[in-house]
Amino acid sequence: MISQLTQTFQSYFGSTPLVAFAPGRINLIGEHTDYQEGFVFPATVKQGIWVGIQKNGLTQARLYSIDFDQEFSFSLDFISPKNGHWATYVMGMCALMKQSGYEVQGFDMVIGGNIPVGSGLSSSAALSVAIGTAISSLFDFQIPKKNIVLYSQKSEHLYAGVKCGIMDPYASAFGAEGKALLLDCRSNSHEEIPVNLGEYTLMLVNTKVKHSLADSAYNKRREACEESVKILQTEFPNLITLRDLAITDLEKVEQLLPKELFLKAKHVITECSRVHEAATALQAGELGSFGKLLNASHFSLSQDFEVSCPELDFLAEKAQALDFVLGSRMMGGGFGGCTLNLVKTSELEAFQTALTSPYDQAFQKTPEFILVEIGEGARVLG
Ligand code: GAF
Repeated sequence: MISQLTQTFQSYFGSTPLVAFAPGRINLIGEHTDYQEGFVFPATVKQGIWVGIQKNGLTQARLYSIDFDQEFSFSLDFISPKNGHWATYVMGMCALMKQSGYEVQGFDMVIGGNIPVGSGLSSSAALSVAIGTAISSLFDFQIPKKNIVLYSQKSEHLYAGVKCGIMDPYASAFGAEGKALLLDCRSNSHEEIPVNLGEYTLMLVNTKVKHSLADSAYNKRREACEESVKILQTEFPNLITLRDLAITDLEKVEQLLPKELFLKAKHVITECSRVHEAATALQAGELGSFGKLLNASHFSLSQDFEVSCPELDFLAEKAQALDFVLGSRMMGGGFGGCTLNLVKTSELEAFQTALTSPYDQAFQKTPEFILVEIGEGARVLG
C-alpha cells in the first residue's frame, strides 16, 4: 500500500509524500455505551487508511482518493465541509485544527485504504485520524493524540451528522499490537489488555448490508439514553450518565422509566458490567465465559437496544449454535456490518462452510469472512 500510495502521489503531484497510517477497529464488547461515558473494549486491525501528504506552497488543499479515483480541491481560507462527500473528512479536520489555532498551510494529499466497505470497522474514524496524524506531522504541530481523537469525533458530529461516541477514533489512535483497550469513556483513558486466545481465533463475518436507517436510528438511541438520564435524575441526584448506574439499580430504574426507555437503559447498564466481566475472563484465559458474554451482548443489543437486523441476528444465531464457536455477536453501531465470532482455529473452514450457503439462501448474499489480526494504532510511516 505504501509503495502504491507513494507512486500515485509522485505521478499526481511530482513529489515524495510523508505517509501516515490509521487502522480500523473491532470491538470485543461494550456497544452503545461510549456516548453514555461507559466502558468499551476495542482493538485495532491491520487494515486501515494510508494518507500521503506534502506541502504545496499554495493556500489550497489538493486531494486525490485512490478508492473513488477522484480529485478534489478546496481553499484553506474558506472551508465549508458538506455532508456526503469523502473530502468532507479532510475539510472537517482542517477546519477544526484551524479553529484551535493550528495554521494549516497548503498541501497535496493522496488517500488509500483496504478496510472492507460497509464492514463496520470504522473506516471514517480511521480516515480522520490518519488525516490528523499526517497534517500534524507535516507541519510539525505535535498535536496530542487525544486532541486528534476529539477533532475526529467532532468532525463526525458536525459534518457527517452522526452523534457518535469516542470509541472509534480513540481505538484507531491508541491501538496496540496484540492488545485490546479497556477504555473508560468518561476519563478517556485506557488500560491495555493482552488478547491471548489460545486455540481460538477472532473472525468477522460481513453481512454486506448497511440499512439506510443506521445513522438516524443511532442518533435516536443516543437521545433515548439522554431522556432516561433526565427522568432518573429526580431519584438519583448524582447521576450524570447511565454509566453511573449498577445492575443493583435496575429494579428501581424499571419503576421510573417507560418500558421502551427502560430496555435501552438496561442494555447500557448491563453492557458496561459485561465489559468488566469480559476483561476479567480474558485475562484469566476463561474463554468459555468470555464467549458467553459475547452472546449475551448480542441478545441485549438485538432485543433490548434494538440495533440489530435480520442479517446480523441470522449470522449470530447460526454461529452460536456451532459447538466450535464460543461466542458471536453483532459489532459496532448495528443495522448491518459484521458479526464478531470466537471460533476454534482448526475449524475456521468448517465455520465458513456452515454459514455461507444458509446466509446466501436466506438473503441472496455471500457473506465475507475476515480474520482479525490485532495491529498497532495510528502512526507516521516515514
Ligand atoms: C459506532 C460509533 F461511532 C461508536 O461511537 C459507538 O457508539 C458504536 O457505534 C457502538 O458501540 O461505531
